[in-house]
Amino acid sequence: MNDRFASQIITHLAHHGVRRICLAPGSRSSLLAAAAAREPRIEKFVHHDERGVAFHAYGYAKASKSPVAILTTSGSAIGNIFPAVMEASHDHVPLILLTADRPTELQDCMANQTCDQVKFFGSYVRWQAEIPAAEPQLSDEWLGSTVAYAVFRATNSPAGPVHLNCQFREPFFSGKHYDAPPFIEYEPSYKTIAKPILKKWADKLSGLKKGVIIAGAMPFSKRNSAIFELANKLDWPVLPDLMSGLRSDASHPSLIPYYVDLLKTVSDLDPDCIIHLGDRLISKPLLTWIEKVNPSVYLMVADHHYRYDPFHKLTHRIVTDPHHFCEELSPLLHPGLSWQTEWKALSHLIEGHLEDALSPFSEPGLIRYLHSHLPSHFAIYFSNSMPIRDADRFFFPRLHHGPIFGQRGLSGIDGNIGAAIGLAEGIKRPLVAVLGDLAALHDLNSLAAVHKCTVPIIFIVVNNSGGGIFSFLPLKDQTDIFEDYFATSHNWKFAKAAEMFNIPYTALSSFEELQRALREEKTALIEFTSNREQNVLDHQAIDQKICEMIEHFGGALR
Ligand SMILES: Cc1ncc(C[n+]2csc(CCOP(=O)(O)OP(=O)(O)O)c2C)c(N)n1
Repeated sequence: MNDRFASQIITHLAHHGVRRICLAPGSRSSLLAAAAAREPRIEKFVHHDERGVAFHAYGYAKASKSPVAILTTSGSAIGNIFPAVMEASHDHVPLILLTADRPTELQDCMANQTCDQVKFFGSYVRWQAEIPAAEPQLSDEWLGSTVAYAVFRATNSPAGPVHLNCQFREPFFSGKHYDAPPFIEYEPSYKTIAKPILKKWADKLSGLKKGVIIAGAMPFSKRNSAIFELANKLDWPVLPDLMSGLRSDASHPSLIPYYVDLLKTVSDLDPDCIIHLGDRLISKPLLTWIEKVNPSVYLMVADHHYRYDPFHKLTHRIVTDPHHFCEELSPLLHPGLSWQTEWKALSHLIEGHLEDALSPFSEPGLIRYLHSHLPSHFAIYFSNSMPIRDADRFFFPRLHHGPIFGQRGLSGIDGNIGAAIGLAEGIKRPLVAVLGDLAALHDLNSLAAVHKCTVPIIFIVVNNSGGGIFSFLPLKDQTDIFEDYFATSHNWKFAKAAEMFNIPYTALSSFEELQRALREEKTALIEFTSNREQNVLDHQAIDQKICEMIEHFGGALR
């Protein structure tokens, strides 16, 4: 019966499109692991640390856009997947959490490795169910329907993790194999917008001159032209967040690449209307701007019903796929004449002066180097903190068509190596992962898994001996406590870590070495040593030069 349950759960997962299962070893979970090992339709990823396993699964599911299962044994093992579950929940990434558990008679009586796993992930899962220990009254149809529904809830908007807590009673193995017939099929569907509502919006928007389209985090899509078509029709600028997926179309005329610096330096760009497509935004200056301006219409379009409105400024919300919204709306619009040209001219001006403003061998200089030199077939991942912020500002490569990844559901500096490995494997492209030193230290364990990756990953660790971001905050003036409590300064170097995990290592002394590594396309760890105080000065110098330049030339463009 145990074998039958385990093998049917795995067979149903495979039938409903789960192509990868990520697991750490354990005994209570062994039946599910064995069934997975013998299921040829599912790839396996095995690593000793559940936290890294779960972040790997998150990365793989995000990049491959398909559901991934995570399998853990009982006890604290399941707690270790919590951070990745939180991230996946906030980033709408489909994960099926299979946690093995003791049967009812061993609950709440101090049996070994047993704790309360029921509803363990609280509101971070889209759905959860108990799979009791196998018994004859529990039918195959019930089990098949439960697994099918779990995958449906994980993948259907709002996508995210689901939890199946699976009890197993000893003895475990009978050695028999069981096949499960497919039981129920869920057809893909998404929400459409009624024609009268579209017409209302077409009329409303056609009359507005000063509109802006803000593109937040969206899954990589081949339908980006729909967004540009809408922007063209309206003649509105498009501000593309690093996670919008629009930067692979960087040469599109309606894109405003340098909107972060533009909004920091030009004060009177108040819009009548904002259309916010997709999810979260990285840029602090953009968020500050949204908080400050008062458009009469602020519409958000995202395919889930969650509230994304940190400033409580939305005036309208449409729940549908943003690409679908643009495709349906564009034909109904009358071509407008708006202020896109002005935004473009200002952004172009910033771009023209950026190289002069950047000091070359610096943290922003590294991002800019990748902007110019990253081969077009590479994917790239930026860890949270300064790498992703600098990239949002300076990484706008014209010839880069690989996806740009980050981990912005909850912006954690945890699991960043595991996620990067999962992303590379899920997208099946070589990947550069730019990591802060604390982010790298946090997930050093995951380096052990890099050799399981079938594509090369070049880790660039920006080592500024602690949390560089804190030097930009007012708390840097608390000099008696700053280094120990916030920067958490250290003197670690990554050479020995690379050696331990058998990864070729370079301490970067020039960007030519980086270029060589990019050309060689082999897994490597490259350490770029930086300095936190100098990094603040480098950023201040860029701000000041762009500000002076806008003051000098900006007026003539408006
Ligand atoms: C799991 C987690 N813990 C703590 C934080 C708070 N935090 C944000 S940035 C940061 C420092 C990151 O340092 P590092 O990775 O070296 O990047 P740098 O700031 O130097 O760019 C910390 C601790 C977080 N985002 N996630």
